[in-house]
Amino acid sequence: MLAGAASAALVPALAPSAARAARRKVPFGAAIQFNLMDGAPAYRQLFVEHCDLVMPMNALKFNLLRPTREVWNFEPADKVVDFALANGKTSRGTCHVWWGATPDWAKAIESPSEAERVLVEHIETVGDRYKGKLLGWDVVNEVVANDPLYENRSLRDTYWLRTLGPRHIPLAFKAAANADPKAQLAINEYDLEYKGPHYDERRTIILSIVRQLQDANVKIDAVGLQGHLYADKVIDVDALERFHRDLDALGIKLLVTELDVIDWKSPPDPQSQDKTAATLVSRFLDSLFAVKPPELVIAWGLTDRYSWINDVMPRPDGAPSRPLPFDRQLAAKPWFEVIEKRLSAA
Ligand code: 9MR
Repeated sequence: MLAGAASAALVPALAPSAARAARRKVPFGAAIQFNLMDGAPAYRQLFVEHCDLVMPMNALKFNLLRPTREVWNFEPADKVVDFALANGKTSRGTCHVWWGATPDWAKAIESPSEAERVLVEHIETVGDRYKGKLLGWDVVNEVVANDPLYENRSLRDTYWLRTLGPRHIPLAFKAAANADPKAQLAINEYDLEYKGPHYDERRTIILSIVRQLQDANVKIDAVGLQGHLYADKVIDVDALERFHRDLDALGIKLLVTELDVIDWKSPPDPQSQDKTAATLVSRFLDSLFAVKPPELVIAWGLTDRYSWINDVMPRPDGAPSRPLPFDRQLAAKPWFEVIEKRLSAA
């Protein structure tokens, strides 16, 4: 023991986290909340220590960037992107088109030509401002109908679909490519990993959108799997592998963009919650890696202290949710070890 300790001291120290990051073959990143960064050095430090990529969770959304037609608000996004780059991390953007972030002033526009002008202007302005600073963008987010079979429609009913039709998708991709030709452009979506016809249909629709874009010579580089994993749903390993292979055959990369675990129905015991989460993340990543490593794995936050799941899907029994790789005291949980092992062994 003593000899080991003495010789270890002779080795010039790489901080343990930097050493781990250097071993990763697939980069690990996380989304950070700009509004929590000030006066929270430990929160910021967690991203510095453990991430290769740090991206804004909300600051690049349309309604935040342009709360009114007259006002552009780049400060929060600049803060996150500058923080990432100053700390030697990469970053990426989410999202140009999302039903959940279209500002009311835009939704009030009735004329299709005016809506098109506003959309293209938005994407070109924002894409150009962050050109060279972001690896890429989720150009469209959650455009697939939530339950295509039940709703009998492929695309989600949104302002952009109602006003511009499905062509708002190629329009957005073209504007994004125009603004930043080197950016990796992705379509981002949830519920692509589970078993059942509903999920088969969602995968089929994504593949069909990708093919249609490619057939029209519109640049699309990647599909983002959000990866909000429900502890009570079954991951369809075979279907996910097939989906990944189909994308690969089209030359499309796969990213994991919003990984976390929704454990509102698991037993309220932290140890078993963490074990379930680690098993689930492991199963999910294994089935992606079985085809080829994803380009990036990004968690939707780092600490259980701050997660949308606490607000949107709190546990009915009032027990704390444990969705993320670090606990509320910022200590690593088993699913972070899964990440470290899996991304280093790629
Ligand atoms: O986690 C995000 C939360 O902080 C925001 O209030 C919310 C609205 O902008 O968006 C959440 O993130 C969503 C993401 O952008 C798209 N996929 C689902 C995520 C959880 O709702």
